[in-house]
Amino acid sequence: MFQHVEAFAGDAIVALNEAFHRDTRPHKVNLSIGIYCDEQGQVPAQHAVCEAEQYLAETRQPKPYLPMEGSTSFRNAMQELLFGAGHEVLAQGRVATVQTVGSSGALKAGAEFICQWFPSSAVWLSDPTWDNHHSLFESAGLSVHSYPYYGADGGLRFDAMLETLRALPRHSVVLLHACCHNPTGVDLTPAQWQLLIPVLQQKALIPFLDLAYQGFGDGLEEDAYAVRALAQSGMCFLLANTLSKSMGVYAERCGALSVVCADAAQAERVLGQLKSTVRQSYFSPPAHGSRVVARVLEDPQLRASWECDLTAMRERIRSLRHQLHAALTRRSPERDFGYLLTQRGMFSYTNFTVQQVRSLRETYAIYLVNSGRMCISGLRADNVERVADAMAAVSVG
Ligand code: PLP
Ligand code: TYF
Repeated sequence: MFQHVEAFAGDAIVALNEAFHRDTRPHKVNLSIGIYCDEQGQVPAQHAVCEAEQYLAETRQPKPYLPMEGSTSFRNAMQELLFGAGHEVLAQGRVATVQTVGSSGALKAGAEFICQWFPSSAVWLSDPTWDNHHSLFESAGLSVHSYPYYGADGGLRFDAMLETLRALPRHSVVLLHACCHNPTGVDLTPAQWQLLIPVLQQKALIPFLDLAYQGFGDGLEEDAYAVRALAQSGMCFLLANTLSKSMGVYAERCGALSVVCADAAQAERVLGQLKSTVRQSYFSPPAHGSRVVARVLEDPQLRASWECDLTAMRERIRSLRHQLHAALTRRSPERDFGYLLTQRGMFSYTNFTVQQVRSLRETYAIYLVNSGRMCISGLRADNVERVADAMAAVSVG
């Protein structure tokens, strides 16, 4: 019956992470998957999350289905986190938000919405982007293209990006990383967002923001700059966000899709269509994670504790960037490793070739993604020097 079923090639990053765990070399270093690890190499269980879970266990909440659009308190908490409490677009009821199965689920629901209501629109992704963006949009039936983004010099090809976007047909969808670009760590500055937005507006393009690392760049508010600047411009846009990374609730699948509309009536209809998309797919989202997240965000003490942990994660990543930069500069003072300090968030793009990445893995047990992407949080005070030795060695060889 199933003879014709083809093998799944798998997910390259997940496969690499699995290979790391099978590796028996004691000095191995995992700089592959985008999961935040602490100085002990563990995925930390945040105090606020544990407290919220305990509260939920003690209050023994019943578990009927959530509505198709998800929990109201979770959705409200997401809107406030994204736009800021009392933002004009919220006060005017112009944002349709559904709780989704991680932001992967949000991207997929958004892709299906576009496919249905803008059937002739294509999607434009940054070159490069998170690999799964391609599969999520293509599998929804959309055609996918790339706009210039990352330059060989380690900077942003901003002029080339704008030139490409200016030439797109009306209603083309432009996927933009709101902060901490995956995989390059190269972001637009606020000034560049202010130049980009009129282009999106004049060409009637549909921005689709992906905000997976809010709090990992400069802070919760600062990292929402793009969201708020687009909202301020009066544009309609889509926005996928997730708590996977910032709250360390990867497996709970806590994300949201928000669509900013022209008015409340439009938002009501859009919300209805998003509910219809959810119904056709899995009917209703899971409750536990969204209750945990809502509790953390609503309770002032838990919220403060979470923000404190998030600040510590962000600062640790920044400190690791400085440590690796200093270690590499000591070994090769003639070379410029400034990219480590200017790139933001969990990832840095090293420009290593596939051969250099393989050599790091096979000879030194240091795991980077084949593109040369390095997950900074896998570094630790006790492995930075060894990573720098290996990076210097493969750079010469
Ligand atoms: N978008 C980007 C840019 C990501 O790096 C990730 C990482 O997992 C996601 C979306 C999906 O996150 P999740 O589905 O865990 O919420
Ligand atoms: O880019 C990463 O490493 C994370 C985790 O298909 C991830 O975003 C990796 C691959 C994938 C889904 C999530």
